[in-house]
Amino acid sequence: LDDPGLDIAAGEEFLQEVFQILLEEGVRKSTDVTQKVCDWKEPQELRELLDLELRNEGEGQERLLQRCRDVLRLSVRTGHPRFFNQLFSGLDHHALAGRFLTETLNTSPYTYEVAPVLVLMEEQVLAKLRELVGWSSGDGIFAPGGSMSNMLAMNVARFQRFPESRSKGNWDLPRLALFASQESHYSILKGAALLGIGTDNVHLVRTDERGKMIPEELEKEIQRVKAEGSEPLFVCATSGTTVLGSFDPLDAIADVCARHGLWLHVDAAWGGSALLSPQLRHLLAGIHRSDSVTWNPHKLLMVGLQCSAFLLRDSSGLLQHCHGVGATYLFQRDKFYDVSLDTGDKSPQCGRRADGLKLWMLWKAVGTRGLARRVERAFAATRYLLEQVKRREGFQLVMEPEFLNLCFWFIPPSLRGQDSSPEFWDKLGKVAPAIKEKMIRRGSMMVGYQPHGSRVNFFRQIITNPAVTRQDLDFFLDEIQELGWDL
Ligand code: ABU
Repeated sequence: LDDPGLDIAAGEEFLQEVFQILLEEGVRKSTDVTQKVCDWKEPQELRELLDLELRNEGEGQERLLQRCRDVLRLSVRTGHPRFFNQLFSGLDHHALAGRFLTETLNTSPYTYEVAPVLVLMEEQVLAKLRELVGWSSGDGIFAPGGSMSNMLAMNVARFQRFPESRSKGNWDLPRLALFASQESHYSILKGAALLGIGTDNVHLVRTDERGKMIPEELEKEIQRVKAEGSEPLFVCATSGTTVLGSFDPLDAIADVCARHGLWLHVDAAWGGSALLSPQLRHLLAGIHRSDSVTWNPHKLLMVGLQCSAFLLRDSSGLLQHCHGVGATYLFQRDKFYDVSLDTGDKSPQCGRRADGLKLWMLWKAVGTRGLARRVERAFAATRYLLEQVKRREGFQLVMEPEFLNLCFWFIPPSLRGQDSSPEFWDKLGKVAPAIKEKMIRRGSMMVGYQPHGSRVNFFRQIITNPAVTRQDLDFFLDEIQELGWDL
């Protein structure tokens, strides 16, 4: 014990090398359009290549450095300008610096004493996001993903109506009813299961042909559920649905909620960032009337996974009262500083990642205007692609996009000119998966596809990365055309 049990000098030397690898393989190559997006391997081949077994003895530095290179080389390059697979993509250098800082600090923003800088940054970032929602006060916390933020909303709504549920659980509550649209995120069902409310008590409200909740249907569903003896509690409206990118009419839904005294939560995990753009914020008109909001800057703002803000209009301490337990080893009331900065008890988590720092860093780097420009660039890129899809033979839109979700089929020559019979749709449904397999094996790009309701598989193209150029978008369509030509 006379000497440290770690070779600090060797550790630093190792890190220096790792930083070079990170910069070369993880940043430069990852964002270089001439590189592949992915280097597909079958799982067994990958297992063998990675030599995954954990042995009794450790390995030398050179071998470990090679392992770092392999991790980066064999992983999917989500920062690549031709990665369109998810609602997140791209690599922002300033946000990445924030992530490095967070990782290096290795602390939890539950108390000011162990994370003074991070707690204050989180406070600032949450206040700015609330301001964009239209609230001059309120509360909030970062959660590990939009699903968890939505679940926090459900829990807080139940606590607000039935504060005794915190101690007594669900046993003497009426049968609660939750409402969300047919297009809402699956986390509402998961949350109902997790919180003991029950998935049968989530009522999926009908949507129109654009995937927007129909407020009159919400009203009817509330009336129906009430007549059956359930107690309506919570409505989740969605601003930016996962597949179609639809925005529910928040003002009309807020009217229904106000009439029935229901908690209105807006899942703006995807679409929340439109609030930054004067040109697009109308999509969320009425959001200020909600009680809570989920907003994931890790999606459209390219902050890096993950960064999900749960925002609350209430400023009476609801979040603290709902989740706080006051562990005396963390949240001592007799500390020498302002203990309201020990915000960790507002969260059901104990250890928590400091997800605000990277957003703060990005915001400082580009400013609110820069963030808005990014959102608008993504929108403009989607409009460009939309025009190309309309112009090109063999491409068929699922619907005119309202936001960034460009959904379309590619019809190969062998299916063109055929009647839209069940056989036609059956064959068309196999096209997107076949093209996707080819593009992944080639490593040229990645884009998502899915069936949706009665619609067979179609591509969902999402552009969030400002590094994407017109050439990348032309390439994207050319590639689909080439890979799908012979199907
Ligand atoms: N919230 C789920 C989003 C998944 C996706 O990237 O499509």
